[in-house]
Amino acid sequence: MFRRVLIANRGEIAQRIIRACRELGIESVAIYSEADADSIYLRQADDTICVGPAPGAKSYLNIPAIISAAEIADVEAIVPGYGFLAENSHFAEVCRSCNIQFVGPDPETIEALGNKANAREMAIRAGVPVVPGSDGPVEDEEEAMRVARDIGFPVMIKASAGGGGRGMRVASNDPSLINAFHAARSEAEAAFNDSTVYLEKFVENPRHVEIQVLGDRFGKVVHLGERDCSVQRRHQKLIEESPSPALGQKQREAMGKAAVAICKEANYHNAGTVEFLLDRNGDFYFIEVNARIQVEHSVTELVTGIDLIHQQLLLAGGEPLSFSQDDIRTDGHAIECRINAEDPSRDFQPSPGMVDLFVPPGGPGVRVDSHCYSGYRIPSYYDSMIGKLMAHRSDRRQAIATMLRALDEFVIDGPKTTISLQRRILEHSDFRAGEHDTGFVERYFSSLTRISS
Ligand code: MV4
Repeated sequence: MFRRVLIANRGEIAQRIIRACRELGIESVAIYSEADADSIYLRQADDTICVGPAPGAKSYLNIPAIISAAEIADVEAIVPGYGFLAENSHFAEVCRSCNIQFVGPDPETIEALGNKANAREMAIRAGVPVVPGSDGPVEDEEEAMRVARDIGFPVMIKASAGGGGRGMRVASNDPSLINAFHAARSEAEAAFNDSTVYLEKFVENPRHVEIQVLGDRFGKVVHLGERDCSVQRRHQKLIEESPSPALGQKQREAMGKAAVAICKEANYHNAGTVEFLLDRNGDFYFIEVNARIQVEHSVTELVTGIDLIHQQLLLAGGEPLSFSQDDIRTDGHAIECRINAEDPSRDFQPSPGMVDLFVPPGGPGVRVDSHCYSGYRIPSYYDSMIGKLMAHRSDRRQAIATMLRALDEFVIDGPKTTISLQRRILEHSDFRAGEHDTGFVERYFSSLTRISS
């Protein structure tokens, strides 16, 4: 196993990785920007190195600075967490050429899956259901028209280099398709320097269900069940849970098998997530693979009892998976609320600044992963997540009750937060019935996303 690793991240996930390192007897080196010099995770790491000024591009995304820090700190591996450089195949390649183990999939796998049209083709090769659509990229508007007429409107035009909701357009007829095609292309060119797009049938108000996977270097891949992330707004997840209230046992097993098949096709190593859309009929379709650990990984940790950060480190160190699919059991129900320093009544405008008082909830069935403390100043340079609040109980009803109790208990004085909105969602009859889809937040809480009069 590694003796010493560098964590190329900040905040909650840096702290989460430091904890896992300590438990495995691995020394951790934390990096920080000038804006994060007062972060608590720096006290928990074995060593710290400043990698640059506040803007992410000059610090947490600064590859030369991070590689230099890794060389100076004499680490054997770099743990990227989520965001920043986590899915940057170039960074993974630089790590390899410097003889530093990147804790994630191989650069070739990150590259192959980062191209969504290519990932779709891999899914088809693996025999996994995809949304009806184009065979690979669509070159011009004539081809777009042919595909759209073949599969039927409405269709979605997606940037191959996109993902997570960026670079997507919906078209309902021929004229709007021409507009959407060119708009998607130029948006993709501007955002990703790659104008490649592909077409899919538009699935209206789907549920968003994803499968956690782990793969070792010996070709073994297992899945750890699903997370339902249908409670989101503009592609920002607000609440995640496992198991999904929308999935039956047969579908769950089929989705898990599909996720494993794609990962085998992609030669996937380490922790990853395979995203699916689930429609009203209960049919599911592959959409993309996230080649990293995700924010909501902890929901899966609670129901499976498997520490995913431990697994990432062990697998990157070349260990074989120590368990098989049949050894994985799930227990009870877990829900996570992402607590963001944002004002839901002001279009989720970030609310950084001083946290005067921070008193996290506790007690039975509660877990809080947060880097925040009383007197911490939330910098305005990074995402606005203050922490993750989780409830784990024997069933969904009890998990909701515990989450509501914990949200009430949570004291965060200073910034505006998403807590009040999350409480209202958990109290909503559609959510309680497990009948919500990805349109739920925008439909019922749109009044909260505008400046109230
Ligand atoms: C779709 C879709 C419907 N039809 N693809 C969003 C993020 C990215 N991972 C893919 N996403 C979607 N792809 C087809 N063919 C719906 C989504 C989607 C979504 C779309 C609009 C509003 C919220 C959404 C939440 C999850 C997924």
